Amino acid sequence: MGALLDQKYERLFSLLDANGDGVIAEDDFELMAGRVVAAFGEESSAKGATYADEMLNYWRALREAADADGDGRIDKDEFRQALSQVSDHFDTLVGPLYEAGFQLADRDGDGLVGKEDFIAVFVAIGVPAPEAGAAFDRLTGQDRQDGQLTKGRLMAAAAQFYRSEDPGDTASHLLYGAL
Ligand SMILES: [Ca+2]
Ligand SMILES: [Ca+2]
Repeated sequence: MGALLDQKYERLFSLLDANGDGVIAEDDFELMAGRVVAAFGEESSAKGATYADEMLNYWRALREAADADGDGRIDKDEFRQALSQVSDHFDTLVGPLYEAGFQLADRDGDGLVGKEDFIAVFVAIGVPAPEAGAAFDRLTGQDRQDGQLTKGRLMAAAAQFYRSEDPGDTASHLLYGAL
């Protein structure tokens, strides 16, 4: 694995370890899903339930790929291996989570997400607000829709985050803030 991909996986691991105990486990995903759903007041809606379900599906996919000893915990090395496997099936294993996150942030359902709502999701998963704002600007700078983000743009950047080794693609590398 290249150094850049390694840095991105490290960044993702530190965010996914929401309770900061050094391993990722189901409780991290429950914690993170709860924070995101609460940020939009969607605790008892179908949108919120879908997001929480997709969070757990993502966790199960990681666990299936990585948790060889079946203890329900994934450390950093296991995560690296799991993520590269899961990334090969981005559309089915990872994409639905981003899709559900986009629907949550697209409060009015017009297919576009504004900066404030984008920042709200990323702050809920642990990215500092200024870094989330800069990530939004990089994304929308390449595909401007009245300063709002399209789902296609987000999905493309997310897929690249998991896979791309091209150092020029800063919009996706820095999707989750500084590496
Ligand atoms: Ca943890
Ligand atoms: Ca919208």
